[in-house]
Amino acid sequence: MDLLVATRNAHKTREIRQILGPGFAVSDLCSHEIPEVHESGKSFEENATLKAVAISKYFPGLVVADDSGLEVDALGGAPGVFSARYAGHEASDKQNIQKLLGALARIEPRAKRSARFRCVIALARRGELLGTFEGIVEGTITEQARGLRGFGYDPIFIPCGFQQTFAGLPAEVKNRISHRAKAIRLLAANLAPLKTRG
Ligand code: ITT
Repeated sequence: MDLLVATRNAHKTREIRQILGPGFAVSDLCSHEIPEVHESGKSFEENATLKAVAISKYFPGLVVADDSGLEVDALGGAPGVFSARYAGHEASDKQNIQKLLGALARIEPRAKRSARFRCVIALARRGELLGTFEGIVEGTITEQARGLRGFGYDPIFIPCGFQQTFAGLPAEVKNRISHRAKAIRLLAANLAPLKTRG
């Protein structure tokens, strides 16, 4: 089954490909000249919907968009929908992580470090939204970055029930328990009927 992922984030595409497995031919926007979609929504669901619906007007077939990010309780849910640009529009993962650890350290030395990754996947076809699917993984924020795998905030997030950060755990483990894995599994369950309807 062909699926276009409305993203320019190659890390997301790689994870979605691994989570879906060999039954899906997954491509993304990295090789397409398509105008940027302005992520003006206040929630992951709004932004995922904006991306999926806008991009599905340019391509035939099924389009999915992933909007995701980290919510830190002691920061009132920040960086949330601003996760990619927390330290500025061109910020690197390292700069975003530094800003977040700095903000947590300033609150109080023993601030509550609970957090969650949230992912909403929106599915659209020919400009029409077909559904949204959400996945959440709870965890805690470390004091320092640990591990070299993954992307984004992976080096500072330890999922509940584990000792290592997402950047320290093997990709197969992250892709089994992550926010994205949960959302994609819900999506996959809803794709089967569409496959037969074409
Ligand atoms: P697209 O909009 O092109 O899909 P993006 O990276 O800008 O790419 P988002 O607006 O959804 O995507 O921002 C997601 C950010 O949240 C991402 O850049 C990371 O900083 C963070 N994030 C999301 N999922 C993550 C994960 O699995 N591990 C680490 N960080 C993650």
